[in-house]
Amino acid sequence: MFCYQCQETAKNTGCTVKGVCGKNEEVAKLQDLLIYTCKGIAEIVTKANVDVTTISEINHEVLKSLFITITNANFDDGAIEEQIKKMMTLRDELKGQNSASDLNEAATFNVSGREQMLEKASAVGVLSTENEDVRSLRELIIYGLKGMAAYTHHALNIGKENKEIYAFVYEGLASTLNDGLSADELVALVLKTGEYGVAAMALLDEANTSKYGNPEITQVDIGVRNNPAILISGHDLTDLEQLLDQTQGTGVDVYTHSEMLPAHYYPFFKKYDNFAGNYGGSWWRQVDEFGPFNGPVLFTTNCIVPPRKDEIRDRIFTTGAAGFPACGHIEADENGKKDFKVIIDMAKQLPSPTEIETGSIVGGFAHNQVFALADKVVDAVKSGAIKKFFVMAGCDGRMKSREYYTEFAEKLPKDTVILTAGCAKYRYNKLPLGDIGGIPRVLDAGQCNDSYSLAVIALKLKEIFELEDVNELPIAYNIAWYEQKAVIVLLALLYLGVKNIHLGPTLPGFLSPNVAKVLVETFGIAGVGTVEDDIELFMA
Ligand code: FS2
Ligand code: SF4
Repeated sequence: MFCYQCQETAKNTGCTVKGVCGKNEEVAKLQDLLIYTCKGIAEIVTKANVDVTTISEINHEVLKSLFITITNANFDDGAIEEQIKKMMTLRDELKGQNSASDLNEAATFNVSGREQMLEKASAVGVLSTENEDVRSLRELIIYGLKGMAAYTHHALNIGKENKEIYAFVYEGLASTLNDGLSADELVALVLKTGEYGVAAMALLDEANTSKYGNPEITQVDIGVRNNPAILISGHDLTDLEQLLDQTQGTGVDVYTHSEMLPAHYYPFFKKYDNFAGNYGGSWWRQVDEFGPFNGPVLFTTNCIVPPRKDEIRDRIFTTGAAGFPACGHIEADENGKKDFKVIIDMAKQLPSPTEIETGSIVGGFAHNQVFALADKVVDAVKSGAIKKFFVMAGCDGRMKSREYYTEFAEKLPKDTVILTAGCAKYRYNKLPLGDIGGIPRVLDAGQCNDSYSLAVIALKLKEIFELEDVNELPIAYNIAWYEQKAVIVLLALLYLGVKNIHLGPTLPGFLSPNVAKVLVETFGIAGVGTVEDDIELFMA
């Protein structure tokens, strides 16, 4: 196996024996083959000029396949094997309906059974591209597409689609099979991936806010109640809605975990009296926190950490693109309806959650809420009460080096405000950082996809202050990354013209020295140093 798609990749060069995430060789290889099969479909779509509006099922299954391969989303070898078979069948049907010549082998290969799949996967993985710069650019596109697919998939679940995004997903996937593309052409495709990343985040924002309302300032309880409960993790709000509907009147409470926390900010979910609060910290802390939660856990997406004890595993369920072997998986029916009865019944038999912390956290500062506070914010900037904003969006991770972000937040001058989104916030969202004239010093917009809100806010401030360039704003970017959704967020920011983004705790292992050089020279991308040096640099 070879995988270097996330920040925790072994030695920052690649996992080759087993993933640091817990992904084993077989799962890694099956994921490679699934991606390859999607590339084959993209090859047919682009070469035969297929109208993407005529292939809905394929569009949806390609999104799901890409999502399955995101870090910590799906560890279920059996489920991935089935998805490969499904994609090969869809690919061959598509080929039968369209005439395309000169197809890449990804569009024609055939395998049956696990043995053949693993053998094929070994020949088509990341290292099959020999030139390290071409490999780096191809993978940058693929990881961006994975993040884009995840966001597009959530929007789809709410019934929102954009055919241009699908067309680009095929263009991007097919481009990674094309040996004729120059490095410059690949760099252009990387930026185009960012452009469609913005479109995907905008689509999801539209989907979420049209269905669930605009996020608003909300205090979220982090303590517990005395009822049996279900913990819901991941990012999918439609799963949460269905779970809340089905738990009404059952005596079972629902708590959010990790990236599901921002669901509390949406007006729609406030009507459920059994929607209790948020339990625990960011994703990697689940190894310690699922035990005392006592009840079942539903993963709607990543991030799953392989449970070490059977007692915990027996309480974990997955749905959608998520999966873990021997855990219950809830499938949607043809109308997207899911039946969570088995989870609710289990919850009723188990004790209520054990309290691990008390108090509350505040959030809900997505674009609409911040615009409502615009006068106050602009006054604070003009009066000098707020000197600088720090966008600290992105992901958390288990490495000790991430303590940097807690320390950075603590040591920032008191006249600065942190704008956050994604699970990176758990490094500082429970610190007593205070407020500036009533504006909290940590403004949480929501999930990682709500980084879109932070970009919208920046563009609005640029308009208010009548600036030419978004980089003239008093906003610094110190972003933490872990998986591929952070990659699409980064590419989206680059596409929007944001310069001098600091990315940590390490620069991606999948950037070859030459590709890293291009990013540094063109966009001013930098890594992180010591907290003191970085704060001095940012405040200069
Ligand atoms: Fe955090 Fe994991 Fe949101 Fe990422 S919970 S690193 O999935 O996408 O952010
Ligand atoms: Fe390694 Fe990350 Fe790939 Fe897991 S997802 S195998 S930790 S690089």
